[in-house]
Amino acid sequence: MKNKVKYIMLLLVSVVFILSACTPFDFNGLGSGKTATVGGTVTDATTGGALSGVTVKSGNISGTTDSEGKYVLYKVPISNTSISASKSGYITNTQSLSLVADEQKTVNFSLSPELTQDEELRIVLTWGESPRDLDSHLLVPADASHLNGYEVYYRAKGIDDSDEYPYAFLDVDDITSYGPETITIFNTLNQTYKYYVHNYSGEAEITTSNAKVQVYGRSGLIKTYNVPTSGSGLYWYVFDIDANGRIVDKNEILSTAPTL
Ligand SMILES: [Ca+2]
Repeated sequence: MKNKVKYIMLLLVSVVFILSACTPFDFNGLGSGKTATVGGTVTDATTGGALSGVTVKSGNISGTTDSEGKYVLYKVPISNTSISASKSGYITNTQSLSLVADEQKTVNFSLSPELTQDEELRIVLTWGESPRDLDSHLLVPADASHLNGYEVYYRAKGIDDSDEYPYAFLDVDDITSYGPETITIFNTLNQTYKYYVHNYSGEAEITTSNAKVQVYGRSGLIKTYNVPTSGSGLYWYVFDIDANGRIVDKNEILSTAPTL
């Protein structure tokens, strides 16, 4: 009897030893490669509110956001390089993905509702945790009855009306990290606009904010700008819209704000 117990013990120890020797094999990926967990929150770019029922997909792994706009994708192969979020009535957003094995990666999305008019443009600013408060500024050129032009920002939000100067509106101002902070332009005047981002709270450099600006039109995403990681100053001058309605890249860090 004693010998039998010893034998069983020996067998158990052997099994544990063999199993532990096997751990370099990837049980998670079932031999097909290493995986990671990806999760985050999806918001409506024009309200900052949570967006439920959004399909988030990376390769053939997909999930749906809950009532708080949250999703989690498990066992995403680290070889996957992109992830997208889509919902009916919104412009699908795709982001690049860079994963390491077993990490828990946060990827947030802010979706713009589809635009319905050819003249419309929407500028969506998002960023990381710090600094807390970045601000969008759009310099709108003058017209015959507004000779000084107009600056759309949190203290002068413009007008949510396509028929009234400045034909642009700050949909949402975010002051608590991440964004979105969004401006919609209903009509463009045939003169130069300037768009820049101000590091308002300033507790970290804008160059470390992971800020991103995306510009949408009726056809979908037109431009993506990532904040430069070098340079010094509180202002990120992102782009102009020229007199022909074309977007002209600037993408530079400045110590003073651009002016009209
Ligand atoms: Ca802000």
